[in-house]
Amino acid sequence: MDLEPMGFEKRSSRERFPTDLLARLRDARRVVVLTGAGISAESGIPTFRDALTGLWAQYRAEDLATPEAFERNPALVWSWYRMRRELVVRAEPNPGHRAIARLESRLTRFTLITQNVDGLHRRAGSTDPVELHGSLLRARCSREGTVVDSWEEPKTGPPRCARCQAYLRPDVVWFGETLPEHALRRAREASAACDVFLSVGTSNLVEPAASLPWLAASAGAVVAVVNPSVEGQRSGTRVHHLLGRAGELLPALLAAGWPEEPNSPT
Ligand code: BJW
Repeated sequence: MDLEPMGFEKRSSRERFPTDLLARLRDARRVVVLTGAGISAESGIPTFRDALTGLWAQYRAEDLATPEAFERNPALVWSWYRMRRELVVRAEPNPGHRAIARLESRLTRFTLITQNVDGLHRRAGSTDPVELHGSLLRARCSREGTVVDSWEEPKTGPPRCARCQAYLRPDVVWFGETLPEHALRRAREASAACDVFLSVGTSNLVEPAASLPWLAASAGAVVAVVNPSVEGQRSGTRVHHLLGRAGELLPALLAAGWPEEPNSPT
């Protein structure tokens, strides 16, 4: 059953969502939530692929988010990430992030997998997110791989590694690079073992994260996609499309799933 964004206000919170999804969520032994840039859009952080506002509408991924780009022009790449880091540090988690943290506190087996590098899930109270694409808030030595979470910003160009003087680079995963092995293993194991998989705010285009919902569905999980757009999203009998913004739908989903719980402030 697809949910139309129109008419939400006229329905009670339980009627907004497919009853079998609510029942599965409440009774689930294991729940996985996968998030993408869309969950942070309501915190003022641009997504990548939204047509007008996405980062890739303004910049070319090949110029900024590849190891070749950093080799070619480390100062340009570093300054772009510095600008994004400054935006993220000023941003605040939104009701969508907080709803996911509350969901974690209601379930015994819960895994949050995020493609985001903004750290907002932790700031909202999620305890142990699997960060598939690294973090904007860390840097690592481009030669030795040593990770640091603080450094002196030079006036221009990237900072240098304190040990070997090579450039530090953002500790994120660029196109063509492999994902952190432990994080990817955790993500795949949790996806293959869950009863309910929520895919929130991702265009579901970038592998290997894009395969996780289908790994879950093929192992028997119910998948719910939370997104204002259905573009690029796969459908199937076990897939529910919840059309709308994460910051509105996720708190409503919690209220519908656990009506007896007090509605915490969002
Ligand atoms: C809302 C909303 C609201 C808006 N509420 N929703 C198999 C086939 C083909 C290619 C490949 C393949 N396997 C690997 C590849 C190559 C490549 C890839 O997938 N390419 C595809 C693009 C085709 N993958 C890789 O290179 C990965 N490495 C890898 O697999 O290594 C092994 C290997 C390499 C090469 C070949 C084969 C194997 C690495 C991927 C790294 C991705 N890195 C980035 C940048 C991170 C650092 C940074 O931040 O700069 O990660 S790219 C960018 O995309 C970022 C994101 O995490 C990622 C996903 O984007 P996301 O989150 O989905 O954002 P959007 O903008 O796309 O979507 C936002 C969504 O939100 C939209 O749907 C909106 O509607 C929605 N939305 N407002 C809810 N309020």
